[in-house]
Amino acid sequence: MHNKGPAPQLHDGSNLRIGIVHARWNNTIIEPLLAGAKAKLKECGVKDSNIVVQTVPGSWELPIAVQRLYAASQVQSASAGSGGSAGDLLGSSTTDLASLPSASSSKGPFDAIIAIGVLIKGETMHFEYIAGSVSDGLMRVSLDTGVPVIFGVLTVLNEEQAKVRAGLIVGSHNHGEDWGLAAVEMGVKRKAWA
Ligand code: DLZ
Repeated sequence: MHNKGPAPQLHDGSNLRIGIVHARWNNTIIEPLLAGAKAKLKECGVKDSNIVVQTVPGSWELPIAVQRLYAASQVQSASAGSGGSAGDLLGSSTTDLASLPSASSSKGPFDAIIAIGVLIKGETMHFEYIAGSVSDGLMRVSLDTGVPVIFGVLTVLNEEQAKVRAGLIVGSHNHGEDWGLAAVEMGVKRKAWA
């Protein structure tokens, strides 16, 4: 069973730098979504060293983290050669960043950033508030900064729905893959629009 989205398009991501910020709430759903997004980035040619992964506690924190990650990448780009990475500036502790030797760490502003979170209504008293605020916040960051922010936030009624969207049920589709493809397409288009 596949979603009703557009047919997948593969764009050339070999010159792109992509950030991913994901929440740690509902990690069993987040993990396959993250893996799906990264798999498609790589399939499009995005280099490992050009994929920077950050984590935040929950979806609520996604907008500020995406905003700061992008700002840090711009600062770094302005002072290229001075060392450090956007992840350092945000205080990253993800293994992805830790495993990047600084000499091969990419520099420059991100071409797109994927925000990944899973909000399950049954578990969240303020589901509507969080979902609405996070959506608005991510859109605001995207329009304010001009960097495409890919909306990888699942807002579902229960864990079963989340599993279906993460490709964890036989025959279901992993939406993380769509987010990876969308990031590359929008990153390429952003460069063309610059
Ligand atoms: C508090 C909370 C709850 C109840 N549920 C979720 C959830 O389903 N998904 C998610 O990403 N985060 C949840 N959180 C955490 C909030 O997003 C946030 O991290 C905390 O309220 C701290 O600001």
